[in-house]
Amino acid sequence: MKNKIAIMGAMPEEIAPILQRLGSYTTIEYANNKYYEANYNGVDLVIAYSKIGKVFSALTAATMIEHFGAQKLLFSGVAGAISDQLKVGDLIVATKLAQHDLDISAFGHPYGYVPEGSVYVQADTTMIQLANEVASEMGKTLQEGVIATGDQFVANEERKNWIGSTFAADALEMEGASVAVVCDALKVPFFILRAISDAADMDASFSFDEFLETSALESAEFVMKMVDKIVD
Ligand code: 3QA
Repeated sequence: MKNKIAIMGAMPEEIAPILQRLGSYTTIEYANNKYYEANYNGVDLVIAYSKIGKVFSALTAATMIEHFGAQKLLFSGVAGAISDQLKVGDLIVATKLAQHDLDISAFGHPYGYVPEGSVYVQADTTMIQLANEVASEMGKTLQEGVIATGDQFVANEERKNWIGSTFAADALEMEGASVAVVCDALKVPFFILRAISDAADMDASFSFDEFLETSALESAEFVMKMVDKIVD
């Protein structure tokens, strides 16, 4: 039986620590992107960064599943905090995800909803449970929460609060919900992990630039511990 795990990020910085950890891998170019394949403790991995946003991330997730045969998908990256319980460097795992910029409310539909879709996509509970075990073994705090996704870098208190109250969201980013839609449709269990880089407020771009690398590393190290656990 084949067993392949996909690990994706949106930006190079989000997967760099993983590639560095693997040391050697093969690079495959496909659909205007680079995919990295490696065998890690007997399990096949396919790794990629998608580029920023919902479209690129959906394309990459679908490619990892349909073209590369991934049977599980783990996303590692950074996010803006909505909840004031989340500080820079803190980890949040998505229990469910919504698209905050999907809006046909002019027809009376809720934000994030289109016919035959749903506002939220639920993440795989088995992998969340595994994550909690990893967190306690590492002595780390892992918060669970709702992640809202949209094609905007949010650097505005008003927009952030609107997303927080409309979707009961704890963090926001630009790829999670689109990856979730793809994995849900293709019946591939997925796990979306983010380490906070900023608070999606007026200082967000500065905070993001300062903490992208360290927070991305925080997330990547956790995801590799997850892979270790899935492997044995
Ligand atoms: C934003 C990255 C995108 O992949 C989503 C980071 C962290 N803070 C956020 C916020 N709003 C939305 N998303 C996020 N990721 C990249 S834009 C800067 C690109 O710089 C999560 C995220 N507040 C490239 C160099 O010019």
